[in-house]
Amino acid sequence: MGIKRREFLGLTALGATGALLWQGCSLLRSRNSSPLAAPIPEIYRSEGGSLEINLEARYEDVILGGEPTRNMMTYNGQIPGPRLEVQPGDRLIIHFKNSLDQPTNLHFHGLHLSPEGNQDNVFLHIEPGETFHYELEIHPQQRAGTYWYHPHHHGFVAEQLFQGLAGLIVVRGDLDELPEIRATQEEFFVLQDFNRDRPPQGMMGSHMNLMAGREGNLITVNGLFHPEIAVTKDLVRLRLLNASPSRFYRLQLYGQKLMQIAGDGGAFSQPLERDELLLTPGQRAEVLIKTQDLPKTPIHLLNLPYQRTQMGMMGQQYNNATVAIADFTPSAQTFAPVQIPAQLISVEPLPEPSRTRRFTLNHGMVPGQGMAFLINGEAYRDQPQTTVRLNDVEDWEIVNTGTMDHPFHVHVNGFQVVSRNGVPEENIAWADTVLVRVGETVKIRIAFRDFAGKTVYHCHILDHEDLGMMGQLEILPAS
Ligand SMILES: [Cu+2]
Repeated sequence: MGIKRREFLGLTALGATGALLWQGCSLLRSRNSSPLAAPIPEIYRSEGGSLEINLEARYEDVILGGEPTRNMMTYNGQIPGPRLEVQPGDRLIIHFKNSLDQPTNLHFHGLHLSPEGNQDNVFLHIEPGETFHYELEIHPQQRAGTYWYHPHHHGFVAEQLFQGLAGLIVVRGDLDELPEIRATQEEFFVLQDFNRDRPPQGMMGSHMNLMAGREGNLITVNGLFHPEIAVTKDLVRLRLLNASPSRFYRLQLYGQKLMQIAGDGGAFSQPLERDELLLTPGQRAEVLIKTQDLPKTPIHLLNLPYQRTQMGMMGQQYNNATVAIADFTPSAQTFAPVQIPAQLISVEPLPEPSRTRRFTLNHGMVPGQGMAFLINGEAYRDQPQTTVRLNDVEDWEIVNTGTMDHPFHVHVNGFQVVSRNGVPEENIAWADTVLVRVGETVKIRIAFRDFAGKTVYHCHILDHEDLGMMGQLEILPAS
C-alpha cells in the first residue's frame, strides 16, 4: 500500500464516475474569505444509482467554534466530514485514505450492510499511509433516515471522534416524499464536543475522565459555536446527530414543544410530541418545529443538564449547566402554513422471537488489564461471544447493573425496543442505539436478515467501548 498523495489523487480522479471530484485543498482556505467562518460540510449526492467519492482522514487546522484550532482529525479537511446522500439500492464507493499517524477504518452506523469484505467491516486495520476501497451496496429495503460514518478501530474510537472524525449519511426515501415533509426547511445538526485545552498531539484524558467517558468544554453544531438559523418556512425539519464520544444531549426548544417524526432507524408511524429530547452518543432524531407558532424573537435550542453517572461529579465537569447551543431566528414574513402530517410511515412490528438472551453491562477489574468495561463479565476479545443464525428473531435483555448509563448499539441489523423495566414500549420504532440507564433492563427485538458474518455490539460511550464494553456477534448462515 503506502501510496503517495499525488498518486492517490490521480487514481481517484480517474475512477470517479460522476458525483464528485477531489477537492484538492481545504475548503476552509478555498471557500471562506472570512478567517472566522467555518466551512459548511460539502454535500455529495448519488446520481444514476451511484456515488463515488474520495475521503481522506487527515490532520488539518480548522476553525472550530469560531476559533482557529490546530491539528484536528478531519475527513477531507472538514469537521464534521462531508454529508453523503444516497437512495436505497445505490452503490456507494469510497476511496479512503488514512493520512493519520494511527490505524483507523470506517463504520457506517445504522445502515443495513454486509459486515464483511469492503462494506461495514469494523475489523479492518487501515494503517497510516494506506488506502482502502470501500464499496457499499445500499440495501434496496434500507429505510430512509439519518445515518452516519465514523472510525471504529477498537482502542482508537473515542480519541478519533473527540478529535473530529464523523460525517452524516442521509438515505432519501418515502419520508422525504410526503408533501408536508417536502415543504419543510430542512436543517442538519451534527452535535460534537471538543476539549479546548487539549495538547496539540491529542488529548489523553485522565484515567477518571476516560472511565466516565471524555467530554469537552466546547459544544459545536456543524463545527460552529451557537449558530443562528434564519427561519425561511413554516415548518422546520431538524435532523440531529449526536457525534460526541460520551456527551448526552438533553435538548429543549425554549418554551416550545418538539414533534419527533423519526429516530435512529427512520420514520415513526406517527409524530410524537416531546417536551425535550434526549440523544445519547450515536443516536439520531428528526423533529418538526412549527415556526408560525413561535414568538418573533430568537428561540434558543437548549442543552439541559443530565447526570449519566452515579459517581458524583466524575466526568461531569461540563454537563451540569443549561446552555443554548443554537438559535432559530424567526422571520417577520408570513409563510404559507404547512400542517404536521398525522400519519408518517407505518412501522411493522417484528415477529415473536425464537429465543431470549441476556447481556449484563458493568465495569470491574480484569487481571492484567486493570479497570475494564464488561458485557456478561467479559471484556472484548477477538472471537465470537454471541452466535446467532441468519433469519432468526431474538429478544435481547440488556441489564445495567453498574453505576453509569450505557447506550447499547448493535451493528448491521436495526432493532425495536420491546419494553423498559417490563413496561411495554408504546411507540414501535426502528433503532440501533438504546439507552440503558443505571438499574434498568431494556428488552430489544432483533431480526438477523440478509447478511451472515461477524460484527459487534457495544456501548456507544466510546471510551467504554475502547475499554472493553463490546462483544463480537457471529451471524451464521441459515440452516
Ligand atoms: Cu458505557
